[in-house]
Amino acid sequence: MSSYEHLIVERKGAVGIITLNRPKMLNALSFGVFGEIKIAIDELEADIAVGCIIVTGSEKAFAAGADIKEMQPKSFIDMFSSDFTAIGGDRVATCTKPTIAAVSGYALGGGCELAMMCDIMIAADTAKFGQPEITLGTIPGIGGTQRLTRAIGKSKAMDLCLTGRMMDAAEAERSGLVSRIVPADKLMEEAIAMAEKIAAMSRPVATMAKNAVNRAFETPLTEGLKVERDLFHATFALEDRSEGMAAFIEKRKPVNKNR
Ligand code: CO8
Repeated sequence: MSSYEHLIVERKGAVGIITLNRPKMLNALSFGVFGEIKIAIDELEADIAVGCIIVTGSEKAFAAGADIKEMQPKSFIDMFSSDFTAIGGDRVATCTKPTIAAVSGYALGGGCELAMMCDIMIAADTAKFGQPEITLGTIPGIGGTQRLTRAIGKSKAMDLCLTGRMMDAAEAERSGLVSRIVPADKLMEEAIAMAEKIAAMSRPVATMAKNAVNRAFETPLTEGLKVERDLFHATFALEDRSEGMAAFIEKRKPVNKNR
């Protein structure tokens, strides 16, 4: 593994774990942090032993947003000319392996946006989500108006983006932002158990399922249904598919070759 200044990157069996590690600043996301996240995803994606990646923070904060101290002196032209995609700002969203955000404490602004780049979000009962950028005189810049609206609908997304208020874990689950809530002290245990389960599936099939679900956010229904059907047909070219069905019929566990 590379050495990181702002992250802890580790592999537990088939699970890669990226932990944001700027505790004194509540994991504020600087350009340096985003750059390291890109390197970490590159590394874990290339590691054939890894089948699922968890992104997490500390107990108090997943991430309290972009680094306000770094951003404050910047001008329009500074931000306009810094290529956020090139530094890897959206690298979590482009990861080909399934990703899970394990969120404890604050996930605000860029922190909420980073969590939303993951495929699945699990929240500790202490989690708090919000897009408070408006209180700083700005707006979300890495998906907060887009992914949040697709996840929880227009009215609630407007409520959060226009008032800057936070929502707790229960409201986030009720709204569909979060897949499940767990006690704070069980967050990593639950996230790792989920990641191990996903990593044990056929890797190409997991990627096809992930890609098909993601198409629902990016295409009209007819296009999404076509992509789904093409990918469904493609699974029939895999040994893991015939093995999975044979195992069901023979009442045994499947042995996936593509892992
Ligand atoms: N940036 C920089 N430093 C921060 C941030 C942040 N986002 N959040 C907290 N900190 C620092 C505080 O300044 C403080 O530092 P110090 O001890 O040196 O004063 C330390 O972390 C602890 O924070 P608090 O004392 O404020 O802790 P509290 O428990 O009292 O409050 C809160 C916790 C409520 C989370 C509070 O810290 C807070 O409101 N933070 C800011 C939240 C926010 O507004 N986030 C949105 C930022 S803008 C954004 O994310 C835009 C994204 C667009 C993409 C950008 C691409 C680069």
